[in-house]
Amino acid sequence: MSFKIITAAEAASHVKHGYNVGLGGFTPAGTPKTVTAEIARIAEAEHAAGRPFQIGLFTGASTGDSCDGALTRAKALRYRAPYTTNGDFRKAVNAGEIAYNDIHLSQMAQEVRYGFMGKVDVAILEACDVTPDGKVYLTAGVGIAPTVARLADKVIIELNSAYDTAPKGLHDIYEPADPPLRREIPVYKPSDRIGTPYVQVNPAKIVGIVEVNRPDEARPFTDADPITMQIGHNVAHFLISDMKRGIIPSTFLPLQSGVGNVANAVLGALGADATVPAFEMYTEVIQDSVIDLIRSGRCKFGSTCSLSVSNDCLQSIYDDIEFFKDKLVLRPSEISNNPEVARRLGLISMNTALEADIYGNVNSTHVCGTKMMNGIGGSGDFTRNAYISIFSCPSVAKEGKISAIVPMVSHVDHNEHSVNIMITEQGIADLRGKSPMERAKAIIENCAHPDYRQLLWDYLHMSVKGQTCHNVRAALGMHDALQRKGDMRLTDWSEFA
Ligand code: 0RQ
Repeated sequence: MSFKIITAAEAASHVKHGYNVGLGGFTPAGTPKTVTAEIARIAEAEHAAGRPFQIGLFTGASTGDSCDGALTRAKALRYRAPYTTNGDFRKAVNAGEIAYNDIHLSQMAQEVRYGFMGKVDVAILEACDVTPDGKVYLTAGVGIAPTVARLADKVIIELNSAYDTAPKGLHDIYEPADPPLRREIPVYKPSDRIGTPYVQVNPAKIVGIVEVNRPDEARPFTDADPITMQIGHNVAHFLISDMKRGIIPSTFLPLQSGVGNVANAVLGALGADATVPAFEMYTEVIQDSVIDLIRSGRCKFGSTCSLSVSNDCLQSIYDDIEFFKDKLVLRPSEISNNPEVARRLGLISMNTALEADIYGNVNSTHVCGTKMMNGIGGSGDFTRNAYISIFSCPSVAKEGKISAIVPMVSHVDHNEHSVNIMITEQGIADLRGKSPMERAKAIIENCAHPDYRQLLWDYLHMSVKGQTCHNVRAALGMHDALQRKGDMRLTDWSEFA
């Protein structure tokens, strides 16, 4: 079967008000870039004509501005899941305009399959090649592509020639069966391949191919600053001492790393420290720092869901694809983030907190408990199942007005039962094997900024004694000071003492 070449506008016309649209890709990497912007235009025209037009959007993770940004500005989104980083979307969600379901990334494909979010009407995949029998070769990200393409009534392919067919062969596509028929995911080491290099789509469902020539809408990183570099050194120091103590085997364990500036800096520091042995990664996103480490031999293999790298970095990988082909594999998010595999491989997970409390509960998503930042992403998939789960962040934010260490987190994403290690630029709190009070002492002493240490000790001293000491009226007192006075340092415990 040869497929019809259609314009992005023709493709978008297949999407009707009330439809659910599923996208391939993960982060802006490999996410469709033209049809979503045309859906936004249809929404604007329909709204101008006084008619309703809103869709549900199912993705692997965040997307580019031509998707989340354009659809949000056009008020075209009724519902969206999961993680995203778009600023316009963030504002709309926090204004209560979009229903945002922030679920663990590993669960997205299966919850769509289980029918928890309704049916998938249209799937849009970005591809670098398509065969007449429906073999779709993806680009720099996979996400939930195999699932939405199989479930959707109609499939649209954005055939992106920006990188020619260079990504072909990087992918390992595998979709597990659903219970009660599911078997183990047979990944026993990060480099194991268990599927096919393409997504098999029923050719009868492909309504057309949109020809595109556009690079990914990659987000720039800020350069590592002294604080993020110090966090990176602390993480490296911790891992080396655990290896010397024999807790981490001398062959090392595969690393998972979250997304963002801190995560990028941590990996850079790990790679630069020659006492950390060359390592493998089993992770959801590979950022620029890892590509440098693969080139230098410090990272031996990267299993990921996407190449969330800068455009220059992506081009450099494709220019050198023969070198990278046996050092990288791109998997669907339910495999890259699979809890069963994470626990079997014994991952060292490294994710970023907005804030942590003195007992080790972590908030990665909600500023002051109400405003969504990005979402939980894959951090929970890994944290709960890792061999060692590490959270890091700067000890203060916003020029010191916000302490990342608080008496009680204003929202819980990862709880004290799953978080092993807390690291800031101030130091390392090893929470393993400790009681809540021992954890509180380690976190206040080693991770809190000196400006906040006494405030936190004072909180502990005026708390009601118990297994976990708290003063329930004062527990969010630092957040209250931030909201009322603009600075957590102005917290006044006297009314609670
Ligand atoms: O604000 O942008 O206005 O300067 O948060 O903080 O320090 O630049 O760190 O880029 O690593 O992002 C948790 C958001 C950190 C991210 C988070 C403000 C701070 C700054 C960004 P500005 P930094 P990062 C991977 C797995 C989700 C969980 C995860 C994230 C901005 O890492 O979304 O790891 N993680 N998922 O000033 C108010 C606080 C704050 C604060 C920092 N306590 N209160 N603002 N900031 N702490 C995702 C995937 O699965 C793809």
